[in-house]
Amino acid sequence: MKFAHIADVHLGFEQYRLPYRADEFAEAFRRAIEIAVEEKVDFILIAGDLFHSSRPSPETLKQAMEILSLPKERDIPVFGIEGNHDRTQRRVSAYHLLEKLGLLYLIGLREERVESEHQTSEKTDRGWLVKGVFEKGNKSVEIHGMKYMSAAWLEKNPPKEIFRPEGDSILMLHQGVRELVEEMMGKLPESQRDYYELRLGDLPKGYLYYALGHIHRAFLTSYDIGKLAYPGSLQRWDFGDYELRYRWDGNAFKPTAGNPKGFYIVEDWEPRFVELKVRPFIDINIKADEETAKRELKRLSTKIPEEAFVRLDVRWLRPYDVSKLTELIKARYVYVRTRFERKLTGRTPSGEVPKPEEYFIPVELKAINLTGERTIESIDEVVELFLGEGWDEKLPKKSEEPERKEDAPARKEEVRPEKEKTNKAQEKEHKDSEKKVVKKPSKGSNLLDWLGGGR
Ligand SMILES: [Mn+2]
Repeated sequence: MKFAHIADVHLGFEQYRLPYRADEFAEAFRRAIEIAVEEKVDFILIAGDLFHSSRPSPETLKQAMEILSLPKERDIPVFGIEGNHDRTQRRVSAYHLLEKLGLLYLIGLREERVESEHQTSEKTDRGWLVKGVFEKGNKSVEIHGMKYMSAAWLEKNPPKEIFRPEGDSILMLHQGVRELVEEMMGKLPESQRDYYELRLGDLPKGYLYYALGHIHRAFLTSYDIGKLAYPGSLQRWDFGDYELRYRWDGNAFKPTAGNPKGFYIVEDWEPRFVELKVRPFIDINIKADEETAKRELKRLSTKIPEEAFVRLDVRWLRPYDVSKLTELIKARYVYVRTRFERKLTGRTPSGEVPKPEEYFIPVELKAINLTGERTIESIDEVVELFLGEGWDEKLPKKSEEPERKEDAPARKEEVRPEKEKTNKAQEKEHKDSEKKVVKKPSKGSNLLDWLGGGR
C-alpha cells in the first residue's frame, strides 16, 4: 500500500496581495499531485486547507478541479477533510462540490449517510461518520477523520470517543497538538491556546498513520503503534518559514537553513518526505548603524537569488532612512521591518514609571492591544482588526465553532503572545466597543432623530 499525504495547500492565497503567489501555490499543488501520480500511489490524502478560503473564487475552484482530475484519470482516489481555512458552517463546502464532481471523497461527521466505491458510513450520536475505504488485493485500509474543530468542541467530543481503528487504519485530522507544537517551537504558555486544540494523549491509539494538517512545518514522529506526520504547507508561509536566515552577530551575517517544503509519500507505512522546489524566502536580521548596514547588505546581496522574497529586519538604535537599504537587494520582493531595540523606559518627572493609560490615549491603547508585535501588511488589516472579522474572531462566539481561525505559525518567532485576557474581559471590551458603534437610522426615523436633534 502506497499513498501521498498532502496538507495546507492554500489554493487561492494571494500572499502579500500578489496574485501571482496564488498561481505559485497552485503550481506547488500540481507538482505534488504529479509526483504522487508518477510514483503510482494507491490513494492521496489531503489533510485540510486545500483552499485558503471557505469561499474560493471560480478561478481557484477551476485550479483545484484541473489538478484533481490528474489522479481521477488514473483512478487514484483522493480523500480530504476541511481545515480551519476552508470549512464552512453551511451544509455545503467547496469539498462537497469536488466530491459531487467525483474528484474527492470527503470524510468526517455528516448529516447524511454516504456510501460509494470509497466511502462507508457509521451511525453515531453525532451524526453519520463517513469513512474512506481503499481495497487492494486482499488488503484494505480505512481512513477516518473529520474537519477542523475548536478546542471547546473537542473537549465535549473527545476524538477517542469518535474514532476507533478497524484493521489497518489511518486517522486524518487538521488540528494542532500541544506536545508536538511545543517540540517544534518550544514551550507554550497556557495563554497561547490558539496554536493547539488537542493534547497528544487525546489522540486515539491503534492507527498505523496519523495524517495531520494545520501546522505549516513538516514534522514526523511516532505515536503508539503508528507514524504521525505534518507535511507542512506546500509553499513558504511567511518569513518565519524561511529557506535561509542571515542573522547579524555584530561582525558578520551567520546563515541558518530553514525547513524544507513538500509532502509525504508513505509506502508500507513508512513515510518519506518529498521536497518541492518553491520560491525562496530569505530573512535578514541586522542590528547596525546605517553605514555598516549599507556596506554589509551590499556584500550579502550577491548571495541573494533574484527570484527570492526577502525580509529585511532592521533593529534600530537610532532611526535612519531604510529606503536606501532596499535598493541594495535585488530580489523579486523586498519587505523591510524596522523595530526599536530599546524598550520604552520613559519616566514621569516624579521618577515613577508611568502606566500605559497615562502614556497613550484610549484609541492608541486599543491599537497596541490589538496589534501587539504583529506584522501588519496593509491598512486593511488594521481596519479588519478594529471592525471586521479579525476583531470579532477574538471574541467568544454564541455558536461554539468560530468560522475561521488564525493559522498556527510555522515557527517559534511567529508565535505572538496572546493578550492574557479572560473571556469576561473580552466580553466587556466588546460591549464597550459596541457602544461606540454609530447607529444607522432605522426605517421610519428621520435624519434629525438619528442625530439626536429630533423629538
Ligand atoms: Mn493551513
